[in-house]
Amino acid sequence: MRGRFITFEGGEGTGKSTQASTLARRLEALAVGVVLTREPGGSSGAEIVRHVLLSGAAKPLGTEAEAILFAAARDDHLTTLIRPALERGQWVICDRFIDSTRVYQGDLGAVDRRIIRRLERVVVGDTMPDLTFILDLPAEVGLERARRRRGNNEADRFETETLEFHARLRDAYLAIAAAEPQRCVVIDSQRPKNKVADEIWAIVNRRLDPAAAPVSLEDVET
Ligand code: Z5A
Repeated sequence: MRGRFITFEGGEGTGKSTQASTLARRLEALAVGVVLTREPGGSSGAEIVRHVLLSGAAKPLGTEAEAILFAAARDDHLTTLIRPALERGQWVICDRFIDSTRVYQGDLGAVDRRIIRRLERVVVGDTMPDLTFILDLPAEVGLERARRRRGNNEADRFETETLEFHARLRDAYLAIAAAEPQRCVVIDSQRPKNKVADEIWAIVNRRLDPAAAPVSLEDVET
């Protein structure tokens, strides 16, 4: 039986990594086999492209070229990690996926929507997420959380964008959620971490029934 594919999306500092790893731990406690991963990156080829993108080295090439690089990284990630894991029956939890490209390169980067959708069709095909959590927060709150976590480290390519950019990101994510309610659920992530995690867990149980998933043999003690 194919595993399940869950993605976390949202603007900066909305708690995607925090919630993705909490969900992974809760699933593992039920002996569900889990692969926790992220984009850009998640596989060795894609991690190289991640460095090129987030360092800002590709910025002079323009947003269209960046969209193609994100797609190339995603292709490697899907081929070498995500699809094999799903075929083994594992649950894949991914911190950012296609909606990040739609929003950052499409809506905000002004890459033609048809190019974004064609890249998506070629690279992702039918490996679409079963469920996508869109973590929602006022842009200034998320940026402040991300800034505090970063400390004295340098901001990456997208963290240097303006507050207005980040507010538009939020609207673009909410528009995706409104257009695809079967796949996407908006989560108010201004609440404490455990409250957010409990709501996510309730939705995963209701929609995907992890208790019925095959037990992962790797996790069974001999
Ligand atoms: N990008 C793109 O343009 N196109 C694409 O197709 C893809 C990506 C896939 C990846 O950055 C960048 O690539 C991203 C979009 C672009 N833009 N940027 N920047 P990344 O992987 O380095 O980082 P990120 O995905 O942007 O992560 P993030 O937004 O910085 O953080 P987060 O994962 O959403 O949040 P967190 O790390 O879980 O939490 C941040 C801090 O807040 C941390 O100290 C937590 O302890 C704290 N936190 C979390 N939840 C709470 C609650 N509920 N209350 C209080 N504090 C909290």
